Amino acid sequence: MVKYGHLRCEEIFAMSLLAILEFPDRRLRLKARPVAEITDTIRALAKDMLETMYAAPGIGLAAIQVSQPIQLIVLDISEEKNQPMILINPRLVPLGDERSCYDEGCLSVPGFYETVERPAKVQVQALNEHAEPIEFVAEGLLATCIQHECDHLNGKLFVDYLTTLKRERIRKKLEKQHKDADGRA
Ligand code: QAP
Ligand code: CO
Repeated sequence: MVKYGHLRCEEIFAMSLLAILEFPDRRLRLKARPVAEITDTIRALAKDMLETMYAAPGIGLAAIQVSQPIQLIVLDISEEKNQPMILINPRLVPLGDERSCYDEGCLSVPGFYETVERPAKVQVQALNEHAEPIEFVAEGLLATCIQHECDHLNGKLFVDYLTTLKRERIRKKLEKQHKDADGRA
């Protein structure tokens, strides 16, 4: 016979997956506002965003993608998915002229990946979830991912770096998928 103890509150695992806006939703084009005060509400949103990102699975997510146009991004580029980063009001400064190319995707552009060229190295300044200033230099995939997420805060998507032809093809395919999904609902 199995004997059950009382459930302790730290054993209760609450998880919330947030709905992700998809291109060409116009709400992805809003400019995100700075976070004025880092409250429990902001921390709860960051936690839900990380869970949503891990479930996808993805390596980065901006609050604007879950309909909150505020300057908050989460990311984790680690193999083991155990290095979550929360960046609030991030500022980027490119370092040097070196550029690098990565195949980028986006949770708001599901199913599409294209090569994007960006500065290889950036200086990052932000606040963490405890309102402490953090500052570091990012290179490699981390630099690309942070730039991709910071673009979201300015209403910019990776498809904006592609040719009009490629972007329009992606838009038409996603619009058709959205229409078909609506028809089934
Ligand atoms: C941004 O994107 C990024 O199409 C984060 O069907 C991506 O996490 C920066 C995803 C690559 C640099 C390189 C995309 C999941 C996740 C999809 C993501 C999909 C399922 C994208
Ligand atoms: Co994205």
